[in-house]
Amino acid sequence: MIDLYTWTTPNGHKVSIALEEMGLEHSIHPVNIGEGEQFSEHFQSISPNGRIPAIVDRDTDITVFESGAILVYLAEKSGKFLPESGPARAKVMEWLFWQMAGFGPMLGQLNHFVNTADEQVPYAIKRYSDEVARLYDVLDKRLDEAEYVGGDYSIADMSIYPWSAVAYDLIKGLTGKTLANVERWQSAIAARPAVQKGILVPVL
Ligand SMILES: N[C@@H](CCC(=O)N[C@@H](CS)C(=O)NCC(=O)O)C(=O)O
Repeated sequence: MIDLYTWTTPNGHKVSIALEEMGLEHSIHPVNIGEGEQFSEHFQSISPNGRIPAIVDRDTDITVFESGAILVYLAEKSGKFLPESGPARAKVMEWLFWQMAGFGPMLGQLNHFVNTADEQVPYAIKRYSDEVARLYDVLDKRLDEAEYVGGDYSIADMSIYPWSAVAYDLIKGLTGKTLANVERWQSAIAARPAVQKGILVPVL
């Protein structure tokens, strides 16, 4: 049994989708980050960085924070969506880390400067929209040569999709560009029953 501490955001959805895809028994614990619940002593004993998502595996008493580490942990526990070794595993890992180090953080900053910053900062908006547009182009190019980023559907797709889907219209509006391979990949993932369920978590 996995306890998932999460909220209604792309980083949380990576893990709620993975739990559904892997068929792992789990229970959801909403952490309202708008109300500051991520700063509670209890949550920070599980997630010392004070960010969702985090899990507690009640079968082993292992706690894991950081969505990438959680996805690898769950893939290894279930034996699904991450090849055990060799080039196929390396391919999934490189796209998983690409999301963790680039795509997610840059989209987070762009979203902040476009939608929530107290003041409009044109330099920041240009800097992050240029970088996000570049990253979407990298993704589109990869999806021109492969059906899913790692080849087969994997935890790498589960990590990229929630951010990609949520920001695609914003970046399309800013660049005026349509990315056919990204759209094809997003539609295929959106059609998966586990994704349709996981993306609605937590139900409030
Ligand atoms: N690198 C982290 C990022 C997690 C993250 O930024 N979570 C956000 C929600 S999407 C959060 O908990 N924010 C709370 C805050 O900023 O105080 C991961 O991939 O798990």
